[in-house]
Amino acid sequence: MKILHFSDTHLGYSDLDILNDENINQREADFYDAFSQVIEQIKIIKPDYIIHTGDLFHRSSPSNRAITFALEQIKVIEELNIPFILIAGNHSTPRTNLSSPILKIFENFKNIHVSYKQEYKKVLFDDVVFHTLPHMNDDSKALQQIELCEKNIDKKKKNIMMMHCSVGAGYLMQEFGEWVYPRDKEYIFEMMDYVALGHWHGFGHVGKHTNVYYSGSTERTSLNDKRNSKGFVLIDLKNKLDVQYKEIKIRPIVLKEIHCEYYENSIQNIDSTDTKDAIVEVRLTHLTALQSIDIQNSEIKKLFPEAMSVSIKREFKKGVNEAEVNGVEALSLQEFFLEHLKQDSKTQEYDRLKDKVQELFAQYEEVTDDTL
Ligand SMILES: [Mn+2]
Repeated sequence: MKILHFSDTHLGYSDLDILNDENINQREADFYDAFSQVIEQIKIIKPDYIIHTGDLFHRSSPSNRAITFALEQIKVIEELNIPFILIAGNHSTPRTNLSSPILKIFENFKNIHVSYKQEYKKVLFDDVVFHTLPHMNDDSKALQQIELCEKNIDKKKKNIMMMHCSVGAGYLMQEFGEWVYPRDKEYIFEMMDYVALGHWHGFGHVGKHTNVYYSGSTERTSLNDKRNSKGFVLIDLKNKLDVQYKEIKIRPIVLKEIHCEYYENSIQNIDSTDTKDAIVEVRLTHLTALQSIDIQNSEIKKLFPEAMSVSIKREFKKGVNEAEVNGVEALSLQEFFLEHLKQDSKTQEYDRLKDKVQELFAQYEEVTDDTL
C-alpha cells in the first residue's frame, strides 16, 4: 500500500512585492508551482491514497485565485480516482464560529475526504483507517477527541493517524493558536502504522518515534526558513514501514557575505553564478559607520543581476568601532554631514557646500526651536 503524504502548501501566500509576467506575485506563483509539482508526481507514482496534513491554504479566507487554483488541482486528483484525505490546520481554521471553514468547498467530490470540524473523524476503507484530528482551538476538547481516536483503532486494518500540531514543544512555529499534542498520549503512536503530521515546515521523524513524520511544507513561508529542500513523503506499508522523502524543485535561497574591512576585494571575488532566479540575502559585515553611508544597496544589488530578489543586512564592526560609532553620535548632525562632504569633495567645492549646509541647518533649527 503506497501513501503519498504532503502538507503545509499555504496556497495564497505572497511575499516580496515582485510580480511575474502574468502580474501575479512571484512568491504566490512559486507556491502554486510547488503544489503542481506534487500533483505531477502523483500522476506518475499513482499512490493508493493521498493525504494532506493541513494548511492547504495560507488563510482561513483565501483569495479567489488561491481557491480557483485549489479547485482545479483537486479536480485533477478526483479524476485520477485516488482517495485524497485532507485535514484543516491552524491557518485554515476560522478563529470564531462566525465564518465557515474553507475546506467545506471540497465536500461534494467523490474521492475527496475532508476533516475540518474541530473533532475526530475516521475515514474508512477496506484495508486502512485514516484517523483524522484536524486543528482544534480548544485543548480540552482536543484531549477527548484523541481518546476517541484511540478507541477507534482497528487491529484488522492498517491505521494511519493524521494531525496538524506540534508534538512536544519542539515543533512550534511561533504562530497563533498552535496545538501541542499531549506528551502522555504519545503511546497511541505505537498502535499506528504511520502518523502523518503537519505544521512543522521541515521533513523528519519525531524524536524516538520511528513511524511519526512531518512531511514539511512545499515552500518557505518565511525567509527565516533557510531550508533549500522541500518535498513530500512516499510511504510503503506492504511489509514494514518504508518512508521515502521526495524532493521537489523550489526557488533557492542563497546567502552571501561581504567582509567590509576588505570591501573592494570582497566584491571583486564574489561568486554570483549560483544566484540565478534565487532569493539572495547579503550580509555586509565588519562595517564602519562611514562605510555604511558610502555603500549603497543599489551597488550591492548590481552584483547579482540575475537574482529574483536581493536583501541586504548590515552588521557593524564590534569592539574598536563601537567607540567610533559613539564618536559619530556625539557629533551634531551638521558636523557629521560636513565631515562626510569634506572626505568626498575638493577644497573649493567643500567651502561652497559648507556655507550652504550651515545656512540650511540654521533654517532648520529656527523652525524646530521649541523655545520660540
Ligand atoms: Mn503551516
